[in-house]
Amino acid sequence: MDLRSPTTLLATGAALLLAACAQTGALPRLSAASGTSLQACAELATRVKLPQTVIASAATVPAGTLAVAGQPIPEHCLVVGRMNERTSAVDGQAYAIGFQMRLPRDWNGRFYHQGNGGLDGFVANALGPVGGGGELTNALLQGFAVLSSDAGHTARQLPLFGRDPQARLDYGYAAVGTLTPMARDVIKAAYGKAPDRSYFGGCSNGGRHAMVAASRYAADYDGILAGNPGFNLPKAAVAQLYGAQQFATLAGDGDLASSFAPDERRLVAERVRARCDALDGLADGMVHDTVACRTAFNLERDVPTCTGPRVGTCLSAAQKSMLTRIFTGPNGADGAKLYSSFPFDPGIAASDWASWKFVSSITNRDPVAVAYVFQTPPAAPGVTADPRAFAMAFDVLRDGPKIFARDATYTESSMEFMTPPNVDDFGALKRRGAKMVVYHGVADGVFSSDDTAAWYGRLQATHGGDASNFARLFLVPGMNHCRGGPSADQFDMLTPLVEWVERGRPPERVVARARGAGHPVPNVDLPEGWPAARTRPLCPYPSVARYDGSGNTERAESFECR
Ligand SMILES: [Ca+2]
Repeated sequence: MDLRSPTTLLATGAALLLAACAQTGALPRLSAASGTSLQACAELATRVKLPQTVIASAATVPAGTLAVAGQPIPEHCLVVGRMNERTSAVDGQAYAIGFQMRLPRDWNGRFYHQGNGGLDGFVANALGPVGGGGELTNALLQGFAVLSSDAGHTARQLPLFGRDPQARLDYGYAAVGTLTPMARDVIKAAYGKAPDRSYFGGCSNGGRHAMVAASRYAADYDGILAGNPGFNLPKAAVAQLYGAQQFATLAGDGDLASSFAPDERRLVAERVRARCDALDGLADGMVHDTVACRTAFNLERDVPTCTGPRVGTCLSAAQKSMLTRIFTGPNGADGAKLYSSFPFDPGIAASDWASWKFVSSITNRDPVAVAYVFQTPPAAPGVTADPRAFAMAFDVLRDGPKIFARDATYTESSMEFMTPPNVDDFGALKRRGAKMVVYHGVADGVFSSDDTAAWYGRLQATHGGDASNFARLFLVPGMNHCRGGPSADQFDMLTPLVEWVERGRPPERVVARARGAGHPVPNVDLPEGWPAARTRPLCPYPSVARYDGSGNTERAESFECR
């Protein structure tokens, strides 16, 4: 080794810096991004020559063509293309990874990879959601170059794409790995330099994408924003089928919602509030202290048991038993809990919760996802004709293990391709100075915030009892799946994440706003009487937003994260 060479000196300097960081326990700080202006748009269609990539079009989108909460999105460049065009040996169909990029004229030097929801299969507008419902801003408006993709299959190929092994892997993680270097090259061609900093964000399956990227592509992303993450998606989908079967014990072949009717859901929500609302210091309809509520509320004790017919002011013994099985969650073939418990939260009275529990679990959502994408081998075509029958016939002990199975054709199980490897660690991300912000609505009907809180506990344990120097979790009381519910669900988690990554200022609290009457995008789930201007702090778990005892009860400033 030549000690005089600049490369060696640099390497030695970096090693000394890393050693110093290790000594003090500090993590490396990533430098801030710097912006510039768009240099090319239409020319990108011919100028960008990348392997396995077709740029179908590149064109200027005038200001105001798109808007967010009435604010016009400024002029930007829309690049549309596809990668890895191929024909499947399994089903003979043509597959590709379709994508779009939206490149702002005034660029902030950052790349935002947008993860989309559900089973993917469509290229959502690359706007870059920043968290919660009724957004007033997005990453594109903030000057990020944003990428969105269909994760390797089209809407027409839903849900049978899961019978193609490569399409499974693309949906799980491989499309992200393929798209990332392409997006960096397009940005370089458009602005004259590659992005200084890269972010990955999304909610639901998009939150899963974000966490998978944080594990598999830790070197590529500096900031991870994972909302209501389905990081155990195959397990959650199986738990959905199990839940449908429990509801059917009372609903029979009828509407599953009849087993737990709207007035009964409101009754349980009201009893949860009676026990838990004031635990955070203020009876305001919001249960911030979800951990204390777990022991404070007891379904058996706190909800009256019907002595006669169900009239909406009681639950039958059979209903209580059914709900206990669902909120506890099923065990798997190994005798351990297959997925997770769910917390009782007032948000279970909201329509989104009901939609996941009573509709998605028996229609062309959870059953077909399990049948074609998550189980190995996949089911034969035909499940879409009667997904409810598939859900009812699914035996958790007999069929559940298929989400861990692989064979000669499907060489990775769905728990392998869908979930982040080393999910309790993320050490590679941490060591290079990248940061992760996770949020989760407590009244999510499909992905349990208990699962996410338990994961965060294990992450803390991996990192000596404290992971808050690189990963923070924010529970959102009352919020359903990514938005809605009796909650303050309007918040921007991306701006605090950038502050943390690039300026070393970790988010101590994030202010969320309720969308009451008079709000531009009102939330229909809010109880009457909630002002549009109600704000609450979202707090890094396990701290809880507690009322200070004297301030304005509608304002976040009157709450402390303790
Ligand atoms: Ca409260």
